[in-house]
Amino acid sequence: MHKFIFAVAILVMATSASAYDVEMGSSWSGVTLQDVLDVQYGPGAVDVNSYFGSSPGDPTVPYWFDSSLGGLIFREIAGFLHTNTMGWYIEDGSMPTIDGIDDGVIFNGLDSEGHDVVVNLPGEVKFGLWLDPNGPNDSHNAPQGEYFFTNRFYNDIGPDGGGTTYHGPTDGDPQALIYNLTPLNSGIPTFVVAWEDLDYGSEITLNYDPLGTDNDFTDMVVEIRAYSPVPTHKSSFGQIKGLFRGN
Ligand SMILES: [Ca+2]
Ligand SMILES: [Ca+2]
Ligand SMILES: [Ca+2]
Repeated sequence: MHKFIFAVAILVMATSASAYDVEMGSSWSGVTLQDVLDVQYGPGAVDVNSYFGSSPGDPTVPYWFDSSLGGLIFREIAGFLHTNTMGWYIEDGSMPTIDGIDDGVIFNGLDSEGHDVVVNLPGEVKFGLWLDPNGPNDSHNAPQGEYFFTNRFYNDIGPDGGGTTYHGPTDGDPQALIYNLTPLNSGIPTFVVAWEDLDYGSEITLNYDPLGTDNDFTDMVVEIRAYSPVPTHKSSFGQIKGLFRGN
């Protein structure tokens, strides 16, 4: 069960913050992220448009602060289903090097839907999440060694980091959409992290194209339970009653 650590809840928030629009495409699989969220949490419980960063009140960089985290994979719809790897890194404001020091794996490629873990962190740390697309293998526009981060300012801009992107935002490719489900889960800090495993800044195509992306954010969808200073979207979740899965 989650360990409550609300005693550490006082943090200095980054001054904010401009909201950004995510350009989602038509999913190559035909299953949208809204479909995935509806199945997991109940129809309409989580609005796909209420991702962290969609509101001007959101701080610029999402992160968590805890001594451990709980993680659950609840949907993976991707060609890289069996290789995508996800982990954590200490968020200190500089581009992390994923080398096993101050970072670690949460889900390896073979972990699949329903896999639930608890990962101990090195003390109370400020952390973000990374995705290694296609695990140890290359992905087009993300050759091995390139990771995607929840902090979009660490992701290269456009398909190859050349700085020209097919669509906004122009100051950092969002590779993960984050939703705050804490109000739905009796105040237990709970978040959905929905990854796009192809480079967001690539051209959005209607059908599979190894050079493009669909920006459907259903490639690896996980629930993370850890304290975060990300503020609650009170207006978005105000009317929701008891739709959260009952455990
Ligand atoms: Ca890789
Ligand atoms: Ca990019
Ligand atoms: Ca995708």
